Amino acid sequence: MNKTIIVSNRLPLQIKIENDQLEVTPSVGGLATGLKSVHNDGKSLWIGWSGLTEEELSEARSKEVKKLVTAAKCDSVSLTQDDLENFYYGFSNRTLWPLFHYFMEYTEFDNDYWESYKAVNQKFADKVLEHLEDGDTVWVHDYQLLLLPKLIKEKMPNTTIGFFLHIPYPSYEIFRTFPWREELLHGMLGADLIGFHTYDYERHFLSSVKRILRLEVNFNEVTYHDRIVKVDSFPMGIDYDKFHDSASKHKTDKKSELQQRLDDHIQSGSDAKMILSIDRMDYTKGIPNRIRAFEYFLNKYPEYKEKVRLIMLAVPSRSNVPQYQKLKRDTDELVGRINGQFSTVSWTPIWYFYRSMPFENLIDLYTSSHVAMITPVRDGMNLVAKEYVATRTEQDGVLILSEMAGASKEMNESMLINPNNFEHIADTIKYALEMPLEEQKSRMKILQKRLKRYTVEKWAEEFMKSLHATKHLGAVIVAN
Ligand code: ADQ
Repeated sequence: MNKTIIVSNRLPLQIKIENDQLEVTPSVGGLATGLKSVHNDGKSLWIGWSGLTEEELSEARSKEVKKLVTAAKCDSVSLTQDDLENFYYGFSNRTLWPLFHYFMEYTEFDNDYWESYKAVNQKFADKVLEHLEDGDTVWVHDYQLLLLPKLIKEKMPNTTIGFFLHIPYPSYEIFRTFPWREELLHGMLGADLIGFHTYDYERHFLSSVKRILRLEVNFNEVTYHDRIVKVDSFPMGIDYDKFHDSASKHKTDKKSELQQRLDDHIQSGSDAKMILSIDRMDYTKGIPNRIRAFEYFLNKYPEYKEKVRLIMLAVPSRSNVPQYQKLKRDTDELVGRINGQFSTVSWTPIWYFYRSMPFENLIDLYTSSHVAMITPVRDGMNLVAKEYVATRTEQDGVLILSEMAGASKEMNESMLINPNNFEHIADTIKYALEMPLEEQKSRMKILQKRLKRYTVEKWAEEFMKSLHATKHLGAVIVAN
């Protein structure tokens, strides 16, 4: 029986050394959930990095890790501290991440990073090839592994390979500035199916393929050597029932400390409303814009002072990259300035948490907030917007969403904003706070219906279905 191999930078497990002991926890992220059915059904294997470098692992410890990952149907790629610096923090997060999110000024083109990126992609390929048998299927994920499809296809041409990009694919004018653009495109075209979150990313990719590689593109198919490569969009969903059911259950559960505080806050003012934002602390998420827009709102509509609070949750991320450190400093300063300027004895306009929170607390926040304000300046999809909608069991609440997030393409019933237009955001916040319940419900109902239908499991299923159909198409063309 043929098997499916999933490959992503990180494994769907978190392995840490705590008090000199290995600690393993399963990942609860969207990808791990979505691929559960692909990974658990039949013969399958997940390949990725364990989270610990070679330097952190003694020989005995390596064996322990191997045992743990094998038990979870995984195998780990061994990375050194140097790989981490140059491949991960370097090329992945200082070159590809900013470039693909249109942050040209943050993008570093560094030859050492590039060499490391190639070498680490080769390490992943070697690990895949260790397990690969003729006729197997491989599904590669994300921007850290753009060269991998080609490295596998060259050695094992009969392998069916899918690739999915979780971040935006930039327009040709941005992508053309990239010094190794041909290599990257050839790397991706090693796949039989290339998936993006939205049609726009798909279009940008095809435009780069046509103009840089001068390949023939018919609708969404690229003729590449003797193969057809299909390019399509698969908007990733969430585990809708998990969020919806937890929100329903949460009403009857014993209250968490956070929930108690939120309740106290709600009761302290008869019409005090909460606006929520949740993101990784990343410059693509538009955190400073959001704070400034909220300040603009308070100045423009002073009657809302003491009547509204912004709850901002930011998870620490990539904190050894200088731009992330600067963003953290800027955010701290902005929050301090606004709280200093507007606070009263009984009211602080912004509650800011810089940490990760357990799932139950996320549910507390989602269910207690009248408005969610998600304002990335660029975002591949954005699952937080979808999670907020899924938790609104009474179908009340309003989602304010940036049109720069991939999610906006499927969430037209939210209040769409341009994250740079503070005037419009301020007016939208006011509109959201005053929106009649009936309108909230009619918008929420449509959004929920859509999210319930296209869950993350469905996303994975559709991708795999399309991948196998594409491979079949390729075989017919070669036979003809
Ligand atoms: P991310 O940039 O990480 O993902 P997103 O899609 O919003 O962004 O997912 C973040 C996840 O982290 C959500 O599930 C959220 O609940 C969780 N989270 C956020 N803050 C948290 C906190 N403080 N504590 C605990 N959990 C928190 C990348 C792309 C996105 C794309 C996804 C999936 O950048 O555009 O949607 O991959 O493809």
